[in-house]
Amino acid sequence: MKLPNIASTLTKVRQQNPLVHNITNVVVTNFTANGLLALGASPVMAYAPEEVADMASLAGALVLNIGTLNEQEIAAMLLAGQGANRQGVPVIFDPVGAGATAYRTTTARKIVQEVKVSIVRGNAGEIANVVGENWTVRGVDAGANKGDVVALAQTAARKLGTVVVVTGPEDVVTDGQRTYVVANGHPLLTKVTGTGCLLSSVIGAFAAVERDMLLAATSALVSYGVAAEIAAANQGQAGPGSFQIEFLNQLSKVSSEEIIKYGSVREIN
Ligand code: ATP
Ligand code: TZP
Ligand code: MG
Ligand code: MG
Repeated sequence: MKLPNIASTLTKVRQQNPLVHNITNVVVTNFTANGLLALGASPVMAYAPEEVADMASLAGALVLNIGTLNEQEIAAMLLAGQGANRQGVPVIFDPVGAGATAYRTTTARKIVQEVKVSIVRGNAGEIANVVGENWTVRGVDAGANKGDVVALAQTAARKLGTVVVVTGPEDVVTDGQRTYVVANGHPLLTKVTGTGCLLSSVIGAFAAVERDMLLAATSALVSYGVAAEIAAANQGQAGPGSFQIEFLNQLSKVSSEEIIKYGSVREIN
């Protein structure tokens, strides 16, 4: 995958200002809206079962995130997902905490069964649990299991019939046939809550402007990771608070030249 194509996909997001409908968790709602705005997308959060199908069908992408799930929200996610599917709107799914409790695992599996999802994004433990592979999970954070993340992502993509993104120190993106590893990002991303959730919504913004879901997801990962690297360098030694703000700044500023200079994508055969 070529870095100039990734840079052009970021430019398309900024030019097209896609509407991204998020049904997400209460922890990350504001950060997600601000991150999407900084990137150049247009966020909307809508949760009422009475309106979600209409909102999803107006959007460029729908993002479903089960971080603080409850019965009404699950019902809304299914309605929104089906509304998006009827209009051909791509659906991105973040199975936050799948494997931590039976309720999360069951719900995540129900969503991928009842909604045609385009891209699933999670940490290794979450992805493993959605597809019934063995992995340790604690709370909403990745477990310490050091399994083969590439094999896990490929297995998950084949079982689900979607693009799968497994994030961590390096990110793996695959449709089960082609597989890429993105080595951008910074450890400070793990010290700010919601950076995984925001990434799933950022993938939504890219999926809204690019039909090739592998290119969309990879472009989102590189843009996000390079923005984080520049933000970490700019905030010096200040720490997670300053990094969070500078990261939003860099989501709005990261340039095509910086994507081409610092982007790190390798294909796995
Ligand atoms: P978790 O709950 O396990 O933290 P998450 O849903 O927050 O998962 P992450 O896996 O943390 O998602 O991914 C969010 C972003 O942080 C991605 O862009 C990823 O590349 C980046 N990231 C995570 N860990 C590291 C790390 N150690 N070094 C560099 N980047 C990282
Ligand atoms: N608890 C439930 S959802 C949530 C927490 C802390 C946010 C998780 O965000 P992320 O992006 O997975 O770190
Ligand atoms: Mg994280
Ligand atoms: Mg997460």
